[in-house]
Amino acid sequence: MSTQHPRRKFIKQSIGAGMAVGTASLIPDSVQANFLQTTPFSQTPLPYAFNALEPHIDAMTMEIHYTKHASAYTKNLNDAAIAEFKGANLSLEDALKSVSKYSAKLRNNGGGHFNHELFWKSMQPGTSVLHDGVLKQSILSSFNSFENFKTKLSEAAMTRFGSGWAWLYVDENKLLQIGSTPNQDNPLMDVSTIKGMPLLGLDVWEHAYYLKYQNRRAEYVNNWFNLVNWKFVEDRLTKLS
Ligand code: MN3
Repeated sequence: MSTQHPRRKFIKQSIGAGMAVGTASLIPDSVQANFLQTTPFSQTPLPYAFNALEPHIDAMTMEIHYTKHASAYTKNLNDAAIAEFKGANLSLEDALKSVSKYSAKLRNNGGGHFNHELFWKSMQPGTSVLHDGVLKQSILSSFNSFENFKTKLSEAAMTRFGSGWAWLYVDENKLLQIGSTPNQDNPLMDVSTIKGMPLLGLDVWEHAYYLKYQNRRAEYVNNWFNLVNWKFVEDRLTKLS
């Protein structure tokens, strides 16, 4: 790919070409406190009520998802990190970037903790609007239209067989990319086939939607777009400058 690829050129012009993707300081302040902490890791309080995302995601799904599933990832991450970090003051991001050195327990639960913390923050009650700005311009530049972007992210979510996540992420060349990962993997991980900084993640594990949607993943994915907190996503992107 040419270094003059229009997408790369656009994002560099828009958000600057200063710092390399993947350093700790790229994470917005609002999530730094969580992702850069070391043991013990803890869940950030949910920034809205369990029923706030209805009708798209029901209250019982949110409550079980946050207090049972995500909580278990956090607890199990702590157990693994205490055993495997051996006292080193490692951030979760640092650990995920070299996750091949650690156990499957740390990979699964470290990913689970990171992914869910991002997931809660990337949703909001009320109307979801992608305002004019660097994120919208980058999406239009990279995917030609918002509808095409939505189609591609939906396809990534739909074609992920079994459990996993669909992602919008920034790759090492500062290009916006869409992809998916299995289980609780994410693009930060050295074991992942897609690599970069996650901006937005969509949980397509059945526990995220089964109570309301049963087998209708496509309906869940389509409705989830009504919940995306684009301001949060844009803040993550602009911190890449
Ligand atoms: Mn989940």
